[in-house]
Amino acid sequence: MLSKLSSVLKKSFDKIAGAVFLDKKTIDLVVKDLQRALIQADVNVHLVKELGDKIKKQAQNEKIKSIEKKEHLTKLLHDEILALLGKEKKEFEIKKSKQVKIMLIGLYGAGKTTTTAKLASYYAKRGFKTAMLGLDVHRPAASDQLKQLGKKTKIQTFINKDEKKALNIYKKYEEQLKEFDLVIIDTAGRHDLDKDLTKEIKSLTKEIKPDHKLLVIQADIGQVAKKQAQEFQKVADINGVIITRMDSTAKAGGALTACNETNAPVFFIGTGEKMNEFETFNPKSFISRMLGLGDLEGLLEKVESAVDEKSQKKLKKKLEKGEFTLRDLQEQLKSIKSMGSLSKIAEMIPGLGKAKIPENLLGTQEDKIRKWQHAINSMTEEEINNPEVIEKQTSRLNRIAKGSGTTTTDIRQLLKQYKLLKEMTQGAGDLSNIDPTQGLNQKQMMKLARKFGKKMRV
Ligand SMILES: Nc1nc2c(ncn2[C@@H]2O[C@H](COP(=O)(O)OP(=O)(O)OP(=O)(O)O)[C@@H](O)[C@H]2O)c(=O)[nH]1
Ligand SMILES: [Mg+2]
Repeated sequence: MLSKLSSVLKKSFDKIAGAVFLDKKTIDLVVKDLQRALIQADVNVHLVKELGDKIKKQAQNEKIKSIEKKEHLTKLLHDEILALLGKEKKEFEIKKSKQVKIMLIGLYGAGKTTTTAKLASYYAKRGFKTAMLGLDVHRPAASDQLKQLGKKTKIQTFINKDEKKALNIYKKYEEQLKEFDLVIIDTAGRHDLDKDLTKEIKSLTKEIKPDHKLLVIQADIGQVAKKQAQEFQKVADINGVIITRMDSTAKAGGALTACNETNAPVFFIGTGEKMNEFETFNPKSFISRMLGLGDLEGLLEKVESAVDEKSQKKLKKKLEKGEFTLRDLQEQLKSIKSMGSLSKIAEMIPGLGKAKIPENLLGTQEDKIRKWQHAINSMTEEEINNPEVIEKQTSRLNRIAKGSGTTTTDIRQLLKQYKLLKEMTQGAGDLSNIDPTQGLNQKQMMKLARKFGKKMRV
């Protein structure tokens, strides 16, 4: 996701933290690179210019002592990018106390049907009794598509292939739908927001009275998202946006920042075709991940839907305390399949940027993961709690390899990976606890600057 922008951002931080003197030339260079990357991500030129001007101005501010300047600029950069993405973002919340209906609307191919199932699955995993209702009567294959997705996600799906009036489908199932906590409604798309689409949305809204109308936009349209969100807000009174295909375009930054300029906040993002490639959009976490600082919140959210509540709480506590055992790694490995690929998870662990781990350790290595699980299963409690003993005694290494049908090399690799993860999770403690209302505090800022500075020296 936004890998180009992310790498330029990281480099900008590196340059500021690593510079001996923060002279005008250095600042100009950093700002230029950053501006170029933002424009490539399709962020509005005026916003990009404003950001550059602010950074340059601050850099020239003689009142700030040069020692503090690095920290100031690091924080400024962080906060300005955050402001572009949505500093004051509203949370999307639904309560279980009364039935909630969410209607997804949008243009052709925006990802409405896929997102209907992703959203339904997201809430079903969080304990909501969820149903999907297919009201796209214009595209012949639409109801089958939703039905298939319903099967895949095990979400009850209400469709009617033969009915040509969307409202009639709703009326047909109105009674049955009452027993659900949450109903996600898929609607038909159009080429543009024309009279027909406006009319259809209005008539459905009048009868169904959805609690939320969310506009689905594909990230590929970049900053045009602003105009689209504003138009839909005007005629359809949408209260938020879901941006899909964040994974498949360089323009995602444009779509995100453009929506931030409207009154329709981005609540969720789609990051792939699979059902679990979907997450709530939190600007704070998003920027953390882009900077390679990890995203504990996002990770925990993923873990939440993959493992049960109890073990999730336990893991959260452990990660916060910087504890991470082989047993935890095994738990992680178990749930990896339902969480997505290893590299995506690694991106979310503080400090565990792709840059520091060879690509071949990431990727989805089903085979290796399977071996590792067998190996951990063949270990004694002592070995799991204190893996150092394995390395010290070859006999243990041989026993585990034999017992689990793996090789000693596999086990050494597992231990190496575990150590790496443990180190990373310990290194990032207080950076993951950034208070969203306060931004970075002095200590975190210093840490950030040091972190990047340190990397420069290596
Ligand atoms: N890579 C990627 N593909 C996605 C994502 N969301 C949806 N898609 C794909 O985009 C295509 C269109 O998605 P649909 O859900 O059918 O879109 P729609 O808005 O319902 O389309 P219409 O009903 O024809 O208007 C499908 O091939 C999806 O698999 C995403 O987050 N990432
Ligand atoms: Mg559809």
